[in-house]
Order: sequence, then structure tokens, then C-alpha cells
Amino acid sequence: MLVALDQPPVRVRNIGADVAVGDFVVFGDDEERVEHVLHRHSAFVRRASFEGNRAEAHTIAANIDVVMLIHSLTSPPNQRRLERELVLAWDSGARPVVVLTKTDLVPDVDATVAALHDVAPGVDVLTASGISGDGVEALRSYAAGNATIALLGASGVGKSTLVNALVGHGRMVTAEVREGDQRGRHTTTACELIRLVEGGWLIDTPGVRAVSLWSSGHGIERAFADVFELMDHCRFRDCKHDDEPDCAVTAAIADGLLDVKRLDSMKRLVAEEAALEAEQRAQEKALDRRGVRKPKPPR
Ligand SMILES: Nc1nc2c(ncn2[C@@H]2O[C@H](COP(=O)(O)OP(=O)(O)OP(=O)(O)O)[C@@H](O)[C@H]2O)c(=O)[nH]1
Ligand SMILES: [Mg+2]
Ligand SMILES: [Zn+2]
Repeated sequence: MLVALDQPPVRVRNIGADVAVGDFVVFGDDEERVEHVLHRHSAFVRRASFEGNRAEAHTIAANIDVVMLIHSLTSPPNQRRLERELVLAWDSGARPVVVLTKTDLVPDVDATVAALHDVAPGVDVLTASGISGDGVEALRSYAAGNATIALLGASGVGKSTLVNALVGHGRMVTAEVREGDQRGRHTTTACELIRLVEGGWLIDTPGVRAVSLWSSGHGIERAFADVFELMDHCRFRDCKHDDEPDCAVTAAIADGLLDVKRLDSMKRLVAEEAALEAEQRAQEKALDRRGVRKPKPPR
């Protein structure tokens, strides 16, 4: 989906791992070789499924303005997964939004929405149904100003159904979730870039089971802004929030203001990020030794 739809199709020869849905590319004179991939203003990148021991990046979508993290209301949204997705979303440079789908199947959504506000501080939590159309107009407003929206989430949560509702006709193939575990069947197998007639773009993505961290920006700080705010009030700057005196974080947990699971989750993500950074450094060093890595251009 690299070619604008109003141009004749071009068969592109060298799409490598470096090009993702949403990228802007420049063709060579033969019009079939990708000469450049333009600088991305944002990119949602996760760690690819483990290939041996090597750390590899998987760019799910590039040049996105809004990342919609989709969860279905038919089972309690996995808060730990959402925290992880929020870290990646903030790291991507796009704005995250949480969307809870299938409102037509559940009697009351308020409690779930309220619970997720604590997990997604400062992030809009919306509800919608791609079947009844409930909440779809509110989602469409995020495409204002020709914005690009990427829909992300596990298989079967209703991403393609929402895309169809937003586009207004059955463009994306959807499929019944399996009875029993309500899991999806990975109906969407490739990313799709869709132009909205009223302006803006949608990127439908295949469901991903695992979201592992790749980059280490300010994602954790943004996703756990509430915990970081508390941490500023601990007596010790290097407080580990275990049993230190005057720890604002453990005090908030004792007062029922912070879920201890959320603190544990944050600590796990911090550790994962540190391990990833060490791994990436080791990999770079190994490449340097073998002379594989391109030399840095002279200043
Ligand atoms: N009742 C109801 N069913 C929905 C809704 N959204 C999706 N579904 C159903 O859930 C199933 C899965 O929806 P899809 O849109 O294919 O899910 P997906 O997230 O695109 O899944 P993958 O492409 O596998 O990642 C289909 O049977 C849809 O009809 C909704 O809002 N209400
Ligand atoms: Mg789909
Ligand atoms: Zn503390």
C-alpha cells in the first residue's frame, strides 16, 4: 500500500524490512525501485518475535498521528497489556487513544471505562460498536486535519469491523470470533492503508498476540505519569518503593490510591527496557567488530 490509489499501479522491486505501511517513499528513475524512505515523524515499533537470540525491530506502522488501542468489552480488558501498548504508543510519537469495542454486547460499560482511566492517565477512553455504529462518529473526529489513525489490538477485538464502519462500507474482511475463548482467528493478515473520503487515513493492522518493547524513549514516563508524579514526593531520590521511609508510592498503595499491580507492571517494563538496551548495545558492538555496521558519516 505504498502507491496512491489515483495513480497507475507500480510493481515495486525492493521493499525491504525497512519500509512499513504509512511510509512515504521516493522511486528511482525506473519508477520501480524504492530510492528513499522519507524520514518518519512517528512509528509504532515493537520487538519482533524472537528470531534466535537477536533483537529485531518490527515497525507496525509509520507516520501515524493517532494510535487507537482496541480492546473488546466482551471480556475484561487486559490492563497489563494495555499499559504495555501505551508505552509503545507514547514511544511512537503518536497520540494514543483507548477504544473499547462491542458496546452492543454488554449492558453496562461505565465501570470498565472508569477502571481504565486509572490505567491510561491523560488518555481518552472511548467506547464504540462497529456493528451498531455507536460511538463511530466520535472516532472519526480523530481523523480531522487529515490525520492518520492506526488501529491496534489483539485478533478478534473488532478492528476491521470498526474500519468498515468508519469507511461506511464492507471493505475489510472480518470473521466470527471462535466460540468458547472469544479469541479471533487472525482474519486480517497484512496492514491496510485506507483513505477516508472526508480526509484522513486509517491503517488496519493484523492482530498481534504479544507486544514487547523495542525503543526506549519517554514511553514509560508518559504511560505511568501518575506513578512518576508520586515518585517525585518520595524522600529519597533513588527510592525503590519497597520499604523505604516516606515513600509516596507505597503510601498511595496503602491508601488504595494506586494498584500495586500497576507498580509491579511498571517495574517489569523498566527492567525489560534496561535488558533491551543492554542487548541492543551488545549487538551493535558485535556488528562493529565484524565491520558490518556502516561507518558513521564524517562530520
Ligand atoms: N456484536 C459485535 N460484534 C463485533 C463488533 N466488532 C466486531 N465484531 C465481531 O467480532 C468478530 C471479529 O471482528 P474483526 O473486525 O474481524 O476483528 P479484528 O480485530 O479485525 O481481528 P483480526 O483481523 O483477526 O486482527 C467478527 O465476527 C465481528 O463481526 C461489535 O462492535 N459488536
Ligand atoms: Mg481484522
Ligand atoms: Zn518511593
